[in-house]
Amino acid sequence: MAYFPDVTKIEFEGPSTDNPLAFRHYNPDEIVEGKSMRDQLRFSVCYWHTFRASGVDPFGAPTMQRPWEDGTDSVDNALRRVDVAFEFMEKLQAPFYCFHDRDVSPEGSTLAESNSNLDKIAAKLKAEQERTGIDLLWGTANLFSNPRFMHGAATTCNADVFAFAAAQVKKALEVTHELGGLNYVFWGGREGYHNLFNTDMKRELDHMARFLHLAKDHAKSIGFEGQFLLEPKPKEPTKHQYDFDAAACMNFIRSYGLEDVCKLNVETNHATLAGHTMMHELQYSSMQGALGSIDANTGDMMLGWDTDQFPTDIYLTTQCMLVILEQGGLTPGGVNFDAKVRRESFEPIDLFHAHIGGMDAFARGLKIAAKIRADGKLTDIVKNRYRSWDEGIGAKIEAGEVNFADLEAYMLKKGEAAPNESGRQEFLENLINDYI
Ligand code: XLS
Ligand code: NI
Ligand code: NI
Repeated sequence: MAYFPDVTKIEFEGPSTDNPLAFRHYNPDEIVEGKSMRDQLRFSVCYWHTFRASGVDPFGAPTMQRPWEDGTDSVDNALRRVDVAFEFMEKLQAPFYCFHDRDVSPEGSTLAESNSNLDKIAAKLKAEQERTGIDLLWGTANLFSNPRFMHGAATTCNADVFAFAAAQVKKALEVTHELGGLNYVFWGGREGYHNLFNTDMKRELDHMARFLHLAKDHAKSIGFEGQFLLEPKPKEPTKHQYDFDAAACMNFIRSYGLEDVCKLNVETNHATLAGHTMMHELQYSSMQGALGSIDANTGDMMLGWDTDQFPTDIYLTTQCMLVILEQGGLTPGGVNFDAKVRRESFEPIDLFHAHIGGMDAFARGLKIAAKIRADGKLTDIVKNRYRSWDEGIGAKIEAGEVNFADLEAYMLKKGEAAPNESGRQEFLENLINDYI
């Protein structure tokens, strides 16, 4: 049975096609910087937005037309959804997908029942992965939707809730492992606080670290070698999320001895909520050796919350791909569309338009970034800007060969610093536009 009967496999047809159900730029086998676009971009479809979003918002009821849904939260409905998901991903030529435990399978009335539901769905996910060759980029656990997590999961004031969350992550790790998942993500759903008058911040952060160490120990005991990824986000749902941005995450990781275990999954809309550009967050993570994967979406500057829209801005995707190419790719991570169609885009076909657009936008970003890099002008200009550090006093400072007294003596003799040069920002902005 086909759930998208009007759609055949989405193929590359090139920029001149007028077929909305074709790629204009994403050509999976085309080689860019020595690798196929498929391997450079490692696209992933996210289960929660694409197959579970109902279109509900704080002001209105669900809007999505999903003819395959029977309106129940049953295992049967969840099993049918697996067919829908794999038909969609196969037609889209997406090599990867991601899920939370509770997206793919219904929560039962006890933990045991939830686990057994998840086992039934996981068996089908595994069969579909084998049938299609689509792999699991990452798994994760939903530790924020159920009311028990109202005060947080690893950072809750209620030790029983911590235990519940631990049990849930134990199971999610096991299922991720069973499905050959390449990474495991921790987005700190409600790990944060609203008011310090009722919060022991130090104790909560210690607990979060304890939780991750326990997760690491369990991953080791079951032989799961996937990469752990923390996902920074500054706010929503809490006012102060502990994983505010890449820098806050790195500080946490280092403070608690998790540097061998955790890298980051960086999301565009979370970067902008933190007052950063995505490129800043990527560059910061990458220079720390911690850029593991990305959640590719975009926010809306006019709205200011986590709207999780599909990325269509070529400037943004170019910036992303500049950093990603510079670090030699994202493997074992990928480009996961943590994005949802608007509630007004309620037809199943809108899911295809959205993903095709995101994939084409990243394909263009990849090609433009590769062109910028091949040309080398940008790199040369930056290198030249710092040339005073390559020899003389700069080289000595970098090598740790001089102290303050030496620097004073150097300047007393010289009298004045060498004149500054223009930063050429506008020239460089124009240069980037030339490649686009
Ligand atoms: C929410 C997060 C979430 C994570 C997975 O804002 O982006 O979707 O990616 O838990
Ligand atoms: Ni995300
Ligand atoms: Ni998000």
